[in-house]
Amino acid sequence: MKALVVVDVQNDFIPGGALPVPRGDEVVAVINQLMPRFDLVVATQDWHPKNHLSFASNHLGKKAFETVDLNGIPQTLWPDHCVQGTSGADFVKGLDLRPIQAIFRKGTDPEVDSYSGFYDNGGKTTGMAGYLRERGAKEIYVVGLAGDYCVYYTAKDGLKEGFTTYLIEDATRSLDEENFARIKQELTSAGARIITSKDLE
Ligand code: VGL
Ligand code: ZN
Repeated sequence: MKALVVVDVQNDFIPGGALPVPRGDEVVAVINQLMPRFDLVVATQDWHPKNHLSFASNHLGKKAFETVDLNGIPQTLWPDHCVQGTSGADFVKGLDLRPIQAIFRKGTDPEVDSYSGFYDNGGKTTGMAGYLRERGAKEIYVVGLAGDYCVYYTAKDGLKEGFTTYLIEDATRSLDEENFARIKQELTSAGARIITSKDLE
């Protein structure tokens, strides 16, 4: 059984948002078209408290996109984004929410960032792997934003969790396309399959 995992299609990650992914809004129409082809659709939602330590604003004298050490893990600092309850954290208007059967919120611990929808950067689970397994998913198809962060880490952890893992490349956009080109090679070597939405028609 195949599941679609829709990663972080939230206002702050599209043009006009706090941490915009270039052309990030273009994934919405593609994802809406994909959803009816799946037995199960789940979504992740980046959901930070205001005092989250991935925000540059919570580090004296630091700017966004600098790196710091956060509890022994290198942490890229971001502009404040996806703050719990703000419109930036809402799903993008136009994304069809009706087929989404479960939503996994992540990044809620102020001390730990969470790129993957499966577990945070400290290894704590969101419960998504167990949910997908209990619902009978064997194959997961990962889409959404950003291709070189949360989509990448979610696909990587999907493989680790034993799912046959696909990344639908026209249903994602990246902060840095060159970085994403490298990531596609890495994921392919790790056993993921990079496809386009046309391959599912
Ligand atoms: C993301 C950076 C920080 C993402 C989330 O959804 O890719 N990137 N938080
Ligand atoms: Zn975040």
